[in-house]
Amino acid sequence: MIVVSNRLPVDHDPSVEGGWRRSPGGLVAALEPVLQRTGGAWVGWPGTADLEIDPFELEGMSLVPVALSAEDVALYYEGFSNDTIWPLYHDVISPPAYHREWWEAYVRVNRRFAEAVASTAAEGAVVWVQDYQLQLVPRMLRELRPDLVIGYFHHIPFPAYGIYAQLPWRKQVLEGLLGADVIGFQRVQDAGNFATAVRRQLGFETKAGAIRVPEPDGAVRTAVAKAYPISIDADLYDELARRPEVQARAAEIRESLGNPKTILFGVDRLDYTKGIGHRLKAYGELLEDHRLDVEDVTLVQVASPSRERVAAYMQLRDEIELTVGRINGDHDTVGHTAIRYLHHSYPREEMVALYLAADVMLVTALRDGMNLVAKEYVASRVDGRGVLVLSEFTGAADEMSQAVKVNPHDIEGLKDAIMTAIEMSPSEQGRRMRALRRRVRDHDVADWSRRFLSDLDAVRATS
Ligand code: GDG
Repeated sequence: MIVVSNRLPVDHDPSVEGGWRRSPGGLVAALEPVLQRTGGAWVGWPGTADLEIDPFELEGMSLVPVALSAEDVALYYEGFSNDTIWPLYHDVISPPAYHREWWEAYVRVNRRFAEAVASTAAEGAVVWVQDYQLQLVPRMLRELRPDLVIGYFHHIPFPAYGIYAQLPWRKQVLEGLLGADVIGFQRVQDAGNFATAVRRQLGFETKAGAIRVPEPDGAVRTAVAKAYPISIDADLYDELARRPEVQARAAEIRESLGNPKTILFGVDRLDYTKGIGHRLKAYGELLEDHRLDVEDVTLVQVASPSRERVAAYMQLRDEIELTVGRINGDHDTVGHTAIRYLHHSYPREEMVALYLAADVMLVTALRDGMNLVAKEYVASRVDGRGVLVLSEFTGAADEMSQAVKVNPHDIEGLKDAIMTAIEMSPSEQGRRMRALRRRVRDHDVADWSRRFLSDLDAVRATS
């Protein structure tokens, strides 16, 4: 088996022993055991421009680096991936930029990834392509290696046809994706949007997630497009949250904030899709309206640095930090702060301590493929307490029906939802949290990869 993603599961870091640092993410946790079991390979960019490295072995996996020049990073990654596809697929929350030069780089780099896989894969191997940076790889790979079984998983939303249709290269992207045998999405809605775009743009027949794809040789193949909601390693979060040192740290965090009655918590990559501004606006107005008192409540907002060279992200950071400064300036007292804003990344143990310290978790994304933070919060609440406020525009909302649901665009509704969460009785919190925890435990990330891979195996069995 071969996994292909924009980034390898390790970062090149000459300052650590061996030169490689493991990247934490859930995807790595999910796929590493599968690759170790099958002796498979991971193909991806090592995260540093202009770095040419031969394939190497690491902890039972073969890692196959794909080199990107500084220009490739600027045009294919920061440009087409993060400034065209990302905003377009998140319902144009920020205007997508369309540049032919970026598209050409996207094609060129996707081909390089496809060629790296083609020269690594054994006869009849299963290849699993990950995410929107590599949408052309399935088709390119099928042309190079028709013997392979190809899966693709899309981690972000697939937009409604009226939005998708803006993309100047809308046909090429659909054709690229349809090179896969199984195309996985987060939500049923995403798979439906994809099927509609295929029907409208390419005129192919689609029925209940089966798409009839005519091939150049005249044969007609069936590709599967359906939802496989991603999840987390729930046992790991449960285990971390039970550690005495993590629980002690949670108590210490509460203490250091002056033991307020309520701690609200948000943690997101600093991204315009996450609705951080809407969350701050609602919270600021609750203080303004005296429905909340700064002596009783603190909002901890971790905004981890992200895509700092893309202009829209620089502007977002300025806006958020201005808003935080204003709210704190208006409402802080010498002893209490309204918002503790942290523009850092933290180790996972610290994240779990923060989840445990938080009475209310605020997930107010304007659009989000899944949102793993919502699931991590629930998995960490071994005490059966805490309330999740969850945007209905996240993939997680389809599964987490006991959360307090919100439309983040509706600021009055968001304010009411925050108050409902703050005022919820412990018994009601417990009832909802038990159901949410059961859901996340029963549908963890291992279950996600098993479901996807068994559909790919079924394709292999019939081919
Ligand atoms: C994309 C899709 C989809 C964040 N700050 C820190 C930290 N994190 C971790 C969280 C969580 C992950 O990053 C973020 O995952 P999300 O799912 O919330 O969002 P995206 O990064 O946008 O991910 C998304 C996901 O792919 C998977 O398919 O759910 O919709 O956009 O795990 O905990 N982790 C640590 N320190 C931090 O400061 N350790």
